[in-house]
Amino acid sequence: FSSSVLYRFASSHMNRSNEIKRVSIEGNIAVGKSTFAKLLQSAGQDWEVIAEPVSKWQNVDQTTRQTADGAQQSSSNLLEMMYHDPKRWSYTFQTFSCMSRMRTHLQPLAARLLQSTGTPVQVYERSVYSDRYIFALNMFELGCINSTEWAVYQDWHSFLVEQFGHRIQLEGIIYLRASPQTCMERLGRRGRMEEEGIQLDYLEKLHMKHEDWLINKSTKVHFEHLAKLPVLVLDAEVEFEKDAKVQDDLLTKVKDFFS
Ligand code: DGT
Repeated sequence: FSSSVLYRFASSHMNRSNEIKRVSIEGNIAVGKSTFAKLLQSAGQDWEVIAEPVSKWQNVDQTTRQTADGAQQSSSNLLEMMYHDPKRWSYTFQTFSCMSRMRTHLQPLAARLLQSTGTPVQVYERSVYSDRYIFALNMFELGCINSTEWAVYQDWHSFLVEQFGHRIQLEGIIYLRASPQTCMERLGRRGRMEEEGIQLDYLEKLHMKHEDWLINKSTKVHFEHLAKLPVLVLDAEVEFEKDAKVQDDLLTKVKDFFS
């Protein structure tokens, strides 16, 4: 590349990056965030969905080890380790999940959106905020993260979020809201191996954390801008995966909200 081409690319990229709208989809485990995110992606040319990096947590170091029968098995499934022994692994899990979420928030805009005429929107499945105010807080309250770990987590979390500031600033939050019972049923249907031991009680706790943060506004948040973020609450109790009419209604609400 000549330097002028590079300069033009970099400046157009920076311009677009400055005007990106960032939105996170929040909601309980198995509520349907990924399905909804795909729906958004297909509905708007200017929308880019960045998936939650679950597969990274399932295979942290990418190495393989040999089992007794000679088969290759991937090692370091941190998601499984966390569910299997939450006291030992929750803090480690939250450091890794938060770092991977931070990376998704900082991801440059997809090339196809650089030339788009509208304002590009990046959509994340969850955020560094749900990492802290839903999961890490819940694990602390359950005694799976001790008070020292919680203090350390909050300290680096605040520091990172403040340092990256406007580069990860959200425009708003979409809250997919469904009862813990419905989420439990969807979780059973998808049958993710690591989640086999999840009880309704755990989903109820996570549900209350979402309600406190996004509806009751009773969660004490450290970041001023976060308390003021607009929240679009969508009813995810209805099965929207295969119902075109329900999908249309939901998409209209999203478009109205962010226009
Ligand atoms: P979806 O598309 O609504 O069905 O969402 P899922 O269930 O694919 O994605 P999600 O975000 O609920 O998380 C995938 C798994 O990882 C699930 O078992 C919950 C767990 N998980 C996600 N984030 C955290 C976290 O920050 N801490 C802990 N302890 N677990 C987490």
